[in-house]
Amino acid sequence: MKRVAIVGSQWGDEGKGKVVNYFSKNYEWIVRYSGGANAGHTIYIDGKKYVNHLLPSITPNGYSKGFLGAGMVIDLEQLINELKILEADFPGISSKIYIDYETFLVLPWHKEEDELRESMRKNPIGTTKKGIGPAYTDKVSREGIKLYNIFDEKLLKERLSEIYYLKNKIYSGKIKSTDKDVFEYLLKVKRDLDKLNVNFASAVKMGDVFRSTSVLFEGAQGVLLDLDFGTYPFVTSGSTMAHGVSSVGFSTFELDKVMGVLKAYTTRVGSGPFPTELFDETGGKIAKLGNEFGATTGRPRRVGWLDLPALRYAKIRSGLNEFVITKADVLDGFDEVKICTKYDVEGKIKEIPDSSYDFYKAKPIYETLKGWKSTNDVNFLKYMAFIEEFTGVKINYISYGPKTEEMCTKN
Ligand code: 2SA
Ligand code: MG
Repeated sequence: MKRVAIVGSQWGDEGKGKVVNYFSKNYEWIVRYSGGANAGHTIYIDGKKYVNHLLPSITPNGYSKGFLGAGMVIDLEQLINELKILEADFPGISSKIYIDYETFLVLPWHKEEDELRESMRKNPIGTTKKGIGPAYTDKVSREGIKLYNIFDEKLLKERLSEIYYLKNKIYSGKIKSTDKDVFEYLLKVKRDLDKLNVNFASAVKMGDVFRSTSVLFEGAQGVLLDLDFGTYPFVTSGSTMAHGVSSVGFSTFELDKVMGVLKAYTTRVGSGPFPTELFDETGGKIAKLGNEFGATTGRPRRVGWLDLPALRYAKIRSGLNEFVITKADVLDGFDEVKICTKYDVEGKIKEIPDSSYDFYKAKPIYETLKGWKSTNDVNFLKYMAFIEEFTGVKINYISYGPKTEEMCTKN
């Protein structure tokens, strides 16, 4: 397989980082194409844990290189911190990282705006407060700063002053970072980046490079958090689906497959509808066994049973061709497990939601299956067969622990 996208099939935190890292050894390029430092992709290298928020989940001592594509919003200070951590263990790693000139930057005022907007919302979204929404908002309202702007100080100053003028008016003087602060900040991060030897690149030129070799596209968050098709407004502001690869100049037709990472149960962090959410002891037990805390914010994640209508919706929305199941080992030892097969949406029984609005009204209808002692157990095979039959998507890989090597093919 030369071009594969790996996306989250639920509300994020399915274990994409680990899965991407597992496959990364077979690819020359690992490309992040959406989201920003809201993502938390955890990988283990030689037994040591690394949590990347912006960096693609490459194997630092492997041959693959990482690309940060224009669909992302990048907090350069955070990127530098991540690179410094990796540089300590893998000197020279920064020279394997490329950033698209067209990428929009998350600036200090975006984080302030994220905080402010959340505090003013009647129903807070539960964002990661990493400035993601405001950075994408500025992109759309044409008040963003792109990476290439930092190479032209005169123009940068002018742009920042114009943007600050607007922000100051819109937020009635509540934004503390001034255009001058942001300008100084950007000069500093540019100096730090230069020291680290990161590459700045153009996807225009990279198009031919990518097309002549193997590329793994690393999605962020999950289909149900997609700006367009997730549980709006409780979504992130980027594209969490495979079609996001267009920001790197690819069409989904050019992908050999789209792999959906699927957690054996469901989690969600932040607000918004979650039909199979558990509020009982069982939920608490799964959360504890699965160590379900946000990799970026440390917030406890909400936990529930596997939701097949949601998975079907994700499959259709993002064109998933194959599943990798993760964290099934967390359910080892449960006598029985529940699995939601249908929704009751205001008296109508649905196997798949008609639109993201149905998630708000859905009451889950469950079937109960026998639990398993370990992921080698026949009951786990039955659980997987059930998922495959209902979704029409084959599960080809099983991840049975957090370490990269704890993964096997299903058959
Ligand atoms: P934002 O910050 O504007 O993108 O938040 C909007 C919603 O998107 C959710 N979101 C996430 N959900 C799961 N995992 C994410 N990454 C971190 C992790 C989250 C963390 O790996 O655990 O540490 O809290 C992620 N990023 C954004 C978010 O919760 C909002 O519901
Ligand atoms: Mg995560």
